[in-house]
Amino acid sequence: MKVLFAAPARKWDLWSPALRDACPEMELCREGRPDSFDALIYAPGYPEDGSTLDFSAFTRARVVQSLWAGVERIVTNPTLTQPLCRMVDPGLTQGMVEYCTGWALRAHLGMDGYAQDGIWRNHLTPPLASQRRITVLGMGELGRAVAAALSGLGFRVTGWSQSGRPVQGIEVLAGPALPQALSRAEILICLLPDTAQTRNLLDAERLALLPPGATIINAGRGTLIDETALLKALDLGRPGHAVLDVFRSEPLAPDHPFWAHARVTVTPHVAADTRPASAAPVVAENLRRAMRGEPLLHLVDRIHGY
Ligand code: NDP
Ligand code: OXD
Repeated sequence: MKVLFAAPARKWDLWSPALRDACPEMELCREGRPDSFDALIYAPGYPEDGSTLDFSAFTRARVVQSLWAGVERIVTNPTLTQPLCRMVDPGLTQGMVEYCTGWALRAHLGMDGYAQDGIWRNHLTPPLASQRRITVLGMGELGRAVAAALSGLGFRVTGWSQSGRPVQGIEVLAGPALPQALSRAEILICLLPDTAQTRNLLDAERLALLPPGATIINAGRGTLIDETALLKALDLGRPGHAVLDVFRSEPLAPDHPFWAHARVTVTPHVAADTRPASAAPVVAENLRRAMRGEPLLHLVDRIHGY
């Protein structure tokens, strides 16, 4: 099985040993004739000259396996007719659980209220988790795991997804119930993909539905939030704080108002990385399935775009 590593060159040293260990029968290449490859392992940033990848030249390829969970950069590529699989990696999921839980606990406990200024603020008792309502937008692989972890800590968690597909132990609202999901979100965790339907979902009108002082944690994609509307809403204290890991344009420009805003915390798209040790076996399994003609794991729905 000959596989093209269609990812930025800087990723090669990190990924190639784990991929070869997980799939010793694979010939992993950095270049070659497109029609000689049985599969592609793809990551954003490829090709590195900024051109758009022409998948039509990969006439033998049976699968394109993304190393990223979010596939917005290639799902709309009209030359991509091969099956596209996104990354679902236990390490990535755990990383996202830790990121979201950490920032949610920081907001819940009001940790930023304790300035190191000599003032003894012992009256700021936070409510217990059982009195705190958290909404998770996006109840996919990541949203479900984050919701389960927070629910396990005792928070009152509501999920929201397109389908409203049930998740054991969590109330999940469907598409039209977004206002309800937002109005109960003292902490709002966003784990939605970037699609035509999710872009600017959080606009001025919807941000105004959040309870005063709410915290937004966006680790999905930056396009979800209308940035101008968010800046205005933050000035009104609704939400009271935003922890943003993802942005419309990355890296976030040094002069972007988010950096200096007292109510914004910027993290540089680090919420959850795909970890080679746990992800390489997932890639290997899918490559083998493709070669055997078996159903693929984590196939992207090309109509829905995620
Ligand atoms: P999934 O595809 O498993 O889940 C996506 C969820 O979003 C589903 O619950 C889906 O609903 C819901 N959804 C999609 N469109 C809509 C819509 N229009 N309205 C309501 N709900 C919608 O994705 P993952 O959980 O694996 O990942 C989510 C996103 O997180 C990725 O697409 C990526 O952008 C981002 N990400 C960010 C990382 C970071 O480091 N910041 C790391 C990894 C991922 P339904 O269940 O009904 O289909
Ligand atoms: C991803 C990401 O989509 O890291 O995997 O954002």
